[in-house]
Amino acid sequence: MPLLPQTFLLTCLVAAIQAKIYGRCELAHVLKNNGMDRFEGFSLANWICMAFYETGFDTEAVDRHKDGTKDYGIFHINNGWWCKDEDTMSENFCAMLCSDLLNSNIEDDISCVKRIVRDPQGMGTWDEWKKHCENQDLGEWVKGCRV
Ligand SMILES: [Ca+2]
Repeated sequence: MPLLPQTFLLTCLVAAIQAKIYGRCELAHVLKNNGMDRFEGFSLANWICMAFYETGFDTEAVDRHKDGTKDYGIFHINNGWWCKDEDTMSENFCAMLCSDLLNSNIEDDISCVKRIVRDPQGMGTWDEWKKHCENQDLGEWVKGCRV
């Protein structure tokens, strides 16, 4: 049975708000198109490595810390400082809802990451990046991606 136009539109709409697990090269392209290659001196591979170890590229990832704060989305962005949810009195420096960090569109997530990494600790704010990616040979992360 052919899809009715209304059904097709609805399907697109649902897809736009759904969570998603990115592919490695897919993420590389989105990051590059949003100006992340060498942003604050960090190569594309650093961002991909960080997202992999933080969340496995899952836009729906939510993690709760011992201090009660939570990390949201593919880049594990914390509600204590960067976004606002119902749990926390947040500084909300990215001026956004934490729930917007859980959908498949990561352009707003990337804008927030750009704000975060301008702080003095740079990418050091991401524990998994420090553990697995800092000072490593990261060439494999963009291998074959044509970026
Ligand atoms: Ca988003």
